[in-house]
Amino acid sequence: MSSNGEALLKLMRSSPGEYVSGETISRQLQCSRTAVWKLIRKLKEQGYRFEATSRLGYKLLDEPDQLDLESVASMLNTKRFGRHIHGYDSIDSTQIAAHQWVALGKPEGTVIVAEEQTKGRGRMGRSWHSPKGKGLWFSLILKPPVPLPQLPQLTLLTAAAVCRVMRKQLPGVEVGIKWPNDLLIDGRKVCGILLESAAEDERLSYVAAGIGISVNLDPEDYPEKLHSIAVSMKMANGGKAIPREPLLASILNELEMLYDLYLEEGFAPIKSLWEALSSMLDKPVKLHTGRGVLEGIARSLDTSGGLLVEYRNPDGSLQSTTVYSGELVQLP
Ligand code: BT5
Repeated sequence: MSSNGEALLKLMRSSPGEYVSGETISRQLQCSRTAVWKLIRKLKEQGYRFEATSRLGYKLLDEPDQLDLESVASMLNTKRFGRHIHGYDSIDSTQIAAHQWVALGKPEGTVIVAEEQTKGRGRMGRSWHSPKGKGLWFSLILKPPVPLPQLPQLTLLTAAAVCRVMRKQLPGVEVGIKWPNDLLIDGRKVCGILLESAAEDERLSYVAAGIGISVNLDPEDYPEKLHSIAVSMKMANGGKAIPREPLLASILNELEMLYDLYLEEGFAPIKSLWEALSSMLDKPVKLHTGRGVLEGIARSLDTSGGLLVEYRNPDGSLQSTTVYSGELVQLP
């Protein structure tokens, strides 16, 4: 931020809740009224909110929430996860940065977090809406010593870890996992997970686990098309904001704990946890897969992490199949 920006904020903070006239500001900062107006506009772009009246001047209403990484570090009880955190104010995508940091030799557990993403990405070329200071938009670098086909298990592990922490944060709120990578509250998406990987000789060399959590978005922070399908933790918490530092630290603590359990005992304990947290088992679902559309009942995970779906053949007989990737729609 420019030194004039800092000076303006200092001046406004010294009169909390009060208007400061444009004239006073321009005198104190020794700049023109137009320069003051431009400064205010710039600060608004950075997430500061002002009330302006031509008669009284400007009042500082709200400052953007800045993630305090030292505070996150002080709440970690991990050995590796979050021990290196790279924070960005604004970035295209933390996934892109994660791949770059891996190329520079960063160790497992490194976290890349951004206040805002300008090209946040979802699966299959979709975009992820990541407004400034409102969410947790981060990527975690993993280097799991497992074969490539086990990658879907890590998506399920990540979803289970985040879901467990969210349930603790929002007691009484039904946070559930929708296979394979969404966390939902009342059928609306609050978190999305995107795992991208590189492999050598069929073994994973690294994974960039991207996690997007809509923490403190208000309804007006969403574009129109997301209004009916997305929700934030704050909205589910009766409008009360959730501090992001303890949330990020708890997620990293939980992720490392489940990841170590997975490396020691395999997928079985993760499968049980995931099934208990799922919001769609034993319910009718429609699945769009590479092989077509399938309607049936999602029953469980199989031992490798695929979703077991039971369906009826045209002759009425029951059959089940395992699906490893696809788009799932829950049917009423
Ligand atoms: C996902 O994709 O759900 C994965 C999202 C991963 C985002 C994180 S943020 C940190 C890291 N860096 C990145 O660049 N990405 C990761 P998918 O299943 O394809 O869902 C995408 C769809 O979710 C979009 O098409 C929208 O319908 C919806 N969506 C977009 N932004 C949303 C938001 N903030 N909250 C809820 N839903 C959203």
